[in-house]
Amino acid sequence: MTKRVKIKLLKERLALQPCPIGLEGKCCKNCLMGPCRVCSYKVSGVCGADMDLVVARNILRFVAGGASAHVGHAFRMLNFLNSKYSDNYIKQKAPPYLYKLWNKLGIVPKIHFEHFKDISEALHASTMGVDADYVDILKLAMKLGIIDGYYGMYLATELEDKKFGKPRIIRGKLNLGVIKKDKVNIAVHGHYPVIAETLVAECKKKENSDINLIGVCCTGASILAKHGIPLAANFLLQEDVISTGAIEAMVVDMQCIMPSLADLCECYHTKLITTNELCRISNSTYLPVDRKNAYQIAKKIIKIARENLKKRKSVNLSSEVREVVSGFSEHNFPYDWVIRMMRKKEVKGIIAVIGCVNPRVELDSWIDVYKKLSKDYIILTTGCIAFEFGKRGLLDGKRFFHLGSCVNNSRTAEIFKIISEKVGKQINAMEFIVSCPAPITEKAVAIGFFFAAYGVDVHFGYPFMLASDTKISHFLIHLLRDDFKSRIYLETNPSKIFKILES
Ligand code: BF8
Repeated sequence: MTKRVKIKLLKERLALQPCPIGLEGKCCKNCLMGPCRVCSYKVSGVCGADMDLVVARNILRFVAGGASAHVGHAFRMLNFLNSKYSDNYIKQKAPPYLYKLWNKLGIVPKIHFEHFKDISEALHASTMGVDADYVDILKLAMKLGIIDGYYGMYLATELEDKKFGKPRIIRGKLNLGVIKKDKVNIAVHGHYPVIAETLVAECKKKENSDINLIGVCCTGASILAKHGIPLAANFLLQEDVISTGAIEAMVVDMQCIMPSLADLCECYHTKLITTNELCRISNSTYLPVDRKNAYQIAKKIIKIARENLKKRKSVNLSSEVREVVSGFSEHNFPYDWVIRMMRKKEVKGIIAVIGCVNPRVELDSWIDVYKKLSKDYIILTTGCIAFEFGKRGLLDGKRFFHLGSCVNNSRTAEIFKIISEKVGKQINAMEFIVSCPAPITEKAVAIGFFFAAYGVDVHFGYPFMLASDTKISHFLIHLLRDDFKSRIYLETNPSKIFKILES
């Protein structure tokens, strides 16, 4: 396959239209009598599962996928640090009234590492012929949301802060223009930032001043927030990073790494280096990183990249660079100022704009809406959508606060908790909203379920399973209100979001 054909293929992939039945979660693939397309209440699957059950099971499996990714991330950090978490971890972190509620509902894991069993039991419950009560299945999804929050995001963030330091408010650079022609460019991409952090430390050494380390996706957002390392791209632009022809090594850890990178790297001189045992890619160099060898591997990567520079041919560099303010966290957030503004009614509340940048969603109009909303609300942001704010010059540290990667949404939760404690209210009584306009991954959905359990309204902007004309959307909007005082809702029209915020 020639270079041109390969690149054309990559650009054309989006023309594949999503299956509308699968998108709404009405396709049941959980046994071999199917797949069954259960598109209305008039039909059921071969086993008799109706539409509500099929959609609920699919939602649960989606949340389980997301929770397993965040929990897997935190588990690797625990192993890397040879550390343990407390048996009372959730009790120590959660607001006491919430812990009491979750306990009453029986949705808090209690035994050490029980959360792994809970993820596996969610798959068990949703396999053919087990749990046939869609409400019960959705409660399991709420439980996995809590697991995602504490044993995934909280633990990963806390352990990374412990090992690599807390973020500090910092000016940094963002967009493809951070790739430099006169340097050896090494991109670090993924979510588990151990090798990225080791490379940051190595690249500070004088002898490595020829190296330009740049970040991609959440690993990139994390090292931007902690060290001001330039962030070249989010998920959508990861292929464009390689297409510059100026990347000597693309070092990936895990999650949100397009399998297409291997093909693309073959079209250029870029060495694709995988570093995690769970994220292997054919036609890449595998250098597994562990507690003992991280520095050796980082040195090796620098050597490989330097040697590879000789093979670089023509480059197609972008000049687009934005200055951004990053590094906000629960430790340095301007609480008093925000609370004062709230009391004076100059700020109505806080919107956390989180998650991915689904190429099927038209983002500009969403960004315009958040821009307008920022007159009345403080905007916290993480993950790939934060990059979009940065690209448009909005990450100013005044109305828009960049909190880092997706697991750093634990910082969002902590900021919500601290503000509500300071004003003496419960989280659900505050004007806090989580908005995820363009979700892609299971992780984004799991985060939504965490915040709903936390008592925060969660908005999604892409019509997936939650959009179905089933009782599920009723559950997510109305029944969540009874127990959690929150709702999960869908609104795909950016201009309608204002009305919803007022409702
Ligand atoms: O965890 S925002 S596409 S990069 S999943 Fe992935 Fe979505 Fe980007 Fe980070 Ni989060």
